[in-house]
Amino acid sequence: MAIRPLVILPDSVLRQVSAPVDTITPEIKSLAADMLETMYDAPGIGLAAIQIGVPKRIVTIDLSKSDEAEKAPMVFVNPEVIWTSEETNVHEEGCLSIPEYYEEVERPASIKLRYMDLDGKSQEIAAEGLLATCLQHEVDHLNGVLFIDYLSRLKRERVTKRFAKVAKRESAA
Ligand code: K1U
Ligand code: ZN
Repeated sequence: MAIRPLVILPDSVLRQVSAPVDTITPEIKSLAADMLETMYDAPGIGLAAIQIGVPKRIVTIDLSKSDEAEKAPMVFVNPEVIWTSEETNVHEEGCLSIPEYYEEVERPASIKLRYMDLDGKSQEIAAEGLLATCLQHEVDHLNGVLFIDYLSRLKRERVTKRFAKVAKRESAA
């Protein structure tokens, strides 16, 4: 297992649409293990493969508290939102690719998701609350969408410019 470097805004890799996974291979299992390790190290509650530069439709999530003895890792391969509620929820979101920036985003409050597990089996889950928010945030990553895309143009441009400046400064150093 390895901790992989995170792709940070404004890297255009984050705008790529990720490709479906055909078969669960040892390489896919190893990638999922690296994603979980990278997510725990960050720390974060979710991660999409594209955030470590791999354009495959794989998401990891763990909503257990860091002080809980038991971890609760979840891996979703080819996740597809198959139903969303009319009711919406506003939740503060963050993103490991946009460090230390948090804003409120409105999304469907409940969803149903179809995905493949690491045994290659098709599964469905219903999610609400933080899990529903986090799953939608991660599925967006697989389609090249970031949570800042839901903000006003002013806020989005402000944060993008701030991160572009940091990237420029770091590449000159
Ligand atoms: O996909 C990502 O960038 C991960 C992101 C997931 C997420 C958080 C909040 C709402 C929607 C999606 C994060 O994990 S940001 C970091 C974070 O939320 C956190 C970090 C440490 C402890 C608890 C939460
Ligand atoms: Zn994110």
